[in-house]
Formats: sequence, structure tokens, C-alpha cells
Amino acid sequence: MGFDLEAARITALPEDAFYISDFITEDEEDWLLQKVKSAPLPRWTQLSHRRLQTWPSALTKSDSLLASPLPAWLRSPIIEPRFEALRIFNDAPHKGPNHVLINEYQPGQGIMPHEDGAAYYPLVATVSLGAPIVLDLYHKPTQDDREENGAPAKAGRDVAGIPDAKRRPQYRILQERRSLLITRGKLYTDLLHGIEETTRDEDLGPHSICNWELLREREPYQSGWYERQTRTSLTYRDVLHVVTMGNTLKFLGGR
Ligand SMILES: O=C(O)CCC(=O)C(=O)O
Repeated sequence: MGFDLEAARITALPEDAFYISDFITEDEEDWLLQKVKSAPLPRWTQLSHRRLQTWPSALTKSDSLLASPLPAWLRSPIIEPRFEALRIFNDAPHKGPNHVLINEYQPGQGIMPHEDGAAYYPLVATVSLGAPIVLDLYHKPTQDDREENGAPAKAGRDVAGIPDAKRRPQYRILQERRSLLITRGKLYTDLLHGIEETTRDEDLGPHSICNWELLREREPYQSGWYERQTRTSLTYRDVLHVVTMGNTLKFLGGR
């Protein structure tokens, strides 16, 4: 499968975001959902508004990753050969993703606006499975915003302190099932992202959805809304700091 990354650029966004609607086939989607569902229950972390799997493991308190390969089903066919053909992680320190978060959202669930922070190389590649969902991008609150709104005077990693006028999303991206969304650079560092806790995504159209022209199908959204169904995302990242077990043991032993 050949992809032209420039043709996939979401031009309405500040640098850089790319959207590929047909990134995986329906069979690959079914197979990946089966793999996600068949993971042993302790693999899931149940959060109040979604559940989450972390591969190969959660980061340490100092935001490091304990070196360990990703399982084969998260590597092929997504990293090898597709990401490699796109060369998206070529400038990342490990030349490829070493960490995957899997989020599952039931209708009505979402994720508060946040930034992913400095533990990762500033690039996220998200594969969507099962159903569409809208990702919202927000201005980061400035120090002035936070002071005006009585929040601690520190530009934050969440929406606390965003004035009401800025609390509306600045941009909205519709992620179809089987699509790939790549966000990187300023988009990663300068904006917050989140998913609304709603059972319907509404006000959809070319005026509000910045990747409207790149969608595989626009027909299902002509009415301007759809009912949410269970949507699963695989988010691929490169954790900057990786420690090997040998070094960790040395560290624990004080040598
Ligand atoms: O599920 C998604 O597309 C977004 C997930 C997300 O925001 C995150 O993992 O930080």
C-alpha cells in the first residue's frame, strides 16, 4: 500500500497534522479489535471515563520506559511496513515508536483536554478502530488566563484556567474507523487535545471539521451528527528515555 503523506496534510491546521482515512483494511481492523479484546483483564486500567491498556508497560515515575519490545500484533502491519513506508518516525530518537496506549471509549465517554508532555518525542500516530470520534484541539491556557481565572499561576497541562471564550475547541478532527491521524511539532507542543464526553458528535460539516475533505465518506455525516459507538484508539509514541533492566538493577544497587 503506497501513501503520499503530503496529500494527507490537514492544511487548515498549524503545522503538522496528517489524516489517512483508509490506513488499515476491515479485516485488519477486526483482527486488531480481537487482539485488544483478548488481552487478559489485568491489562486494562479502568479509569472513570474510559479504559486503557499500556504497552509494553507504564512509564516509571521519572517518565522512563523499561526497555521491552512491543508485541508482534502492535508492530505488524502498522509499524512494519506502513509507518516505515511513511517514514514518520525517522527523525525520532529511536527511529520508531516504542510505546502504545490503547484507549476504549463507550458512548458518553471521553478524555479531558490535556497535553502529552515531555516524556515523548513530539509526534503521535493514532489508529482508530470500531467507530468514528471527534478529537478537539484547544488553546493552551496562558499564565495570564490562569491568573485571571484564579487558577495557579502556571501554564498547565489541562483546561483549568482557560477563559470560557477559549474553552470551545479551536479545531475539530473527525477520526473515522480504520484511519490514521498523525499530529506532530507545534500541534503537539502548543495545543491541548481532548474528546468530549457525549453520546452524539454534532455540528459536523466542512465549516467545523478541519479534515472534512480528507474523509473516506462524508455521506454518513450529512445530517450534521452521529450517535457514538464504542471506539478504540491505538496511540503510537516514542518515549525519549529508555532504561534497560541491567541499568535499573545497577541503579537500585547504588552502583
Ligand atoms: O483516543 C484518542 O484518539 C486520544 C487519546 C489521547 O488523547 C491520549 O492518549 O493522550
